[in-house]
Amino acid sequence: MMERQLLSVYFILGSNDTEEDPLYILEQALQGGITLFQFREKGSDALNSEAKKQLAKQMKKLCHVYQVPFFVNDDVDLAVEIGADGVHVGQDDMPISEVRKQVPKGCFIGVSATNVQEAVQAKADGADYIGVGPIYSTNTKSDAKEPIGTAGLQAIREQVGETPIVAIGGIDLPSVHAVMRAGADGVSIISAISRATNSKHAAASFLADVNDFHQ
Ligand code: 3NM
Repeated sequence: MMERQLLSVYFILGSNDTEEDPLYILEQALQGGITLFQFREKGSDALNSEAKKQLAKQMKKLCHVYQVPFFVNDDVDLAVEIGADGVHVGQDDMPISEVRKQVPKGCFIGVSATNVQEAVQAKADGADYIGVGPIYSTNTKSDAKEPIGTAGLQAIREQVGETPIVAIGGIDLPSVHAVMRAGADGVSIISAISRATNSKHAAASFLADVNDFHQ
């Protein structure tokens, strides 16, 4: 398992999630206080092979300047090659047992779940944390499932005990407290930070709201 505080403000970004230089947006988010970063390169014009690797390496370096863990979405080979701190896989990706064999000891593994069954299975398989969603509707993920709401999140929390959970999907500042109350340890965000007028300010506001919940 991982320290649940690392999940507080879990920012995800790929080159298609912003009109700006992704490295600039990432640095703004880091300055604002994100607690974990995941590189998720998706879309028809997503970078691949060498360009993807180069961007990932630069992102990892930047994260480590700010002492923030760097995770890779789906691409286990890339995560291993560049020494990511963690890898996040979906239900349709490689099974956890297989991922575990490929990554070095100490590399965190996160798994997506949209219902109790998937979440309970992820826990049984030894996921370090579970990404639960989509909580609300989102335009960012084209193949997102039906939103499960905070009630769906709460049902999952009740079945997985202490397993760290980060909530994802359509989360904005006004929804942070509701999501935390339903049992999340933190919020995972793309557009509300990547497309904010001021990404640094947005990240800082999410952190303040999550910390405020714990007061
Ligand atoms: N995964 P935004 S929803 C990457 O439900 C991702 O598993 C989801 O982006 C899931 O914060 C989602 O802009 C998109 O809604 C999150």
